[in-house]
Amino acid sequence: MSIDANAVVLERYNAKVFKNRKEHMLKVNPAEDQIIIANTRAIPGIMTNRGCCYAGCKGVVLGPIKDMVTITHGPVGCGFYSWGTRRNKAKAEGDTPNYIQYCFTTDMQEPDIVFGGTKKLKKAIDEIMELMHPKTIMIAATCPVGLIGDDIQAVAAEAEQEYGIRCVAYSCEGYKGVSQSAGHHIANNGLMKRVIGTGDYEPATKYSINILGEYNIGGDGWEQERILKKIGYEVVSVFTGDGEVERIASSHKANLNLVQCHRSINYIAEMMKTKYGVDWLKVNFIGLEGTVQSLRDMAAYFGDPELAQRTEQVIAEELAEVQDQMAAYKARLNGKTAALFVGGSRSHHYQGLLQDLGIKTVLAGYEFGHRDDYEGREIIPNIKDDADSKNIEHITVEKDEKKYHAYLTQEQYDKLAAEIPLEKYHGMIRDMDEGTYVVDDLNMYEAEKFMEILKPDMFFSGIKDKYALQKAGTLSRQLHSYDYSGPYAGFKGATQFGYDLCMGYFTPAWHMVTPPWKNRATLQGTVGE
Ligand code: CFM
Ligand code: HCA
Repeated sequence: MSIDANAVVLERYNAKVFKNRKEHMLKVNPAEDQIIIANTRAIPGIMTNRGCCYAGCKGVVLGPIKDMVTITHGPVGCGFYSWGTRRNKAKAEGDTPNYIQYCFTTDMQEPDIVFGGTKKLKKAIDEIMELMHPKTIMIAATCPVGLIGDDIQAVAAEAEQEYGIRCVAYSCEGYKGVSQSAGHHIANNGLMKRVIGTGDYEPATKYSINILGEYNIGGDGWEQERILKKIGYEVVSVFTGDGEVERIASSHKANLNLVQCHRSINYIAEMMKTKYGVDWLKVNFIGLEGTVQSLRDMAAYFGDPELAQRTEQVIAEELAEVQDQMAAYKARLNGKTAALFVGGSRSHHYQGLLQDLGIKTVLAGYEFGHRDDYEGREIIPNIKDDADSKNIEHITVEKDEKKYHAYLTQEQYDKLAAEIPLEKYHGMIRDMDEGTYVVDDLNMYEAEKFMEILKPDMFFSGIKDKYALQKAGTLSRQLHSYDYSGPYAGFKGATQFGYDLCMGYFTPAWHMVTPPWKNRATLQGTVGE
């Protein structure tokens, strides 16, 4: 019988930690309806890779919008951390300003914490108006703001009155919720309430679309737009990579929403369907097969034979252009194995691109994915901020052509999952091979232990664990920032990815270093005692 890597990893934990972490791991068995616990609080003291609610709101969703100023109301470190590291590219075009190379923060100090920080925030707005005169200002709260009770909404309302601009304040204090995910909800709900539906841009064609959940990391969004425009689509807005408030305001006028990142934005698609009747389609522009399938799904949605023909023509042209390169990379990488641990949808999406290159995923997990990302249950709109909810899943279950929508606690969710056979699976688990591993909220100790047991040829994750993994002698690539490379999306991105992997895997550097633990014992301790 093959070894159960999960059991070996869990061995060193004390009883309490063992019980908790056990629920977050599984070995894939397609014969079973497997469940996994996710979107729960990380155990204090454990080195989780997760970020905070502020990171999800300001860093992920609001940060990439270029024609507005986002002020971090808080200590300078929060603003600095969320400035530039995510590589959400944007360029100034025509009259549209681009503020994303600036970092705006109130730089709260002790006196502000003691006496309140609203005066400083108001002053920051005055300065920004004088220097930059933007049409939109967003305010993002950090932890101390919630603790001392600064009324940032009142400051925003006052600024709107005084300057005649749009000013929206987000109570996205870092401690809310259990991860970045709460921040995505708060940011998107704000855009839904205050921006979407307020613009009057009229799309020029009926093939008008928005791309939701595309943040233009390393230029991914630009590669998608290149392909879509070549076919004849009009991209009205992108949420939020290289995004514009003015376009997001008119996004309700588009005919179709594409959902690229499922985790950070799925509920907005459903809310726009309910409020404005815009249909949505899940897409995946990572990997050749995913890209081709997504383009065909779009053509099928519009149902126009001419568009379908043009789609096939572009697919054929693009594939012809990349096929020799992809074949060369595949010849080198075929049969290799990979581990993937990224925040949300990428751990799933990149498995297809790896497959295009002959690489098999042996371990995958999300930092903050919800159970639907793993198990594949359809999600319904999240009208409420889920910042205060604990372990709450919002699901849609289809049975006998009826849809069951609900807010459920973990307990209720489990009960329902057991009672109703779930027929729609699009989650990551179902797409993985038997005997591979799925681990939620993987921590540093577990990452190192799984490396030791599964020995993947390459490990894809983020900045927090990259160097530990690399020093252990394994190629480690960042799937968040793309290690300063990209784009990786679409046809051309696939070849860039193949090129980067070949460079990384076959670099002679691996033969020139002997990690210290190869020839001497290292210190061992017990985790969780
Ligand atoms: Fe969506 Fe993202 Fe991801 Fe994400 Fe993120 Fe990101 Fe990510 Mo880093 S929105 S869930 S909150 S695809 S920032 S662009 S790379 S963890 S897997
Ligand atoms: C975030 C942003 C992040 C962090 C990346 C990393 C990103 O979660 O705040 O840990 O390497 O993609 O930049 O996910």
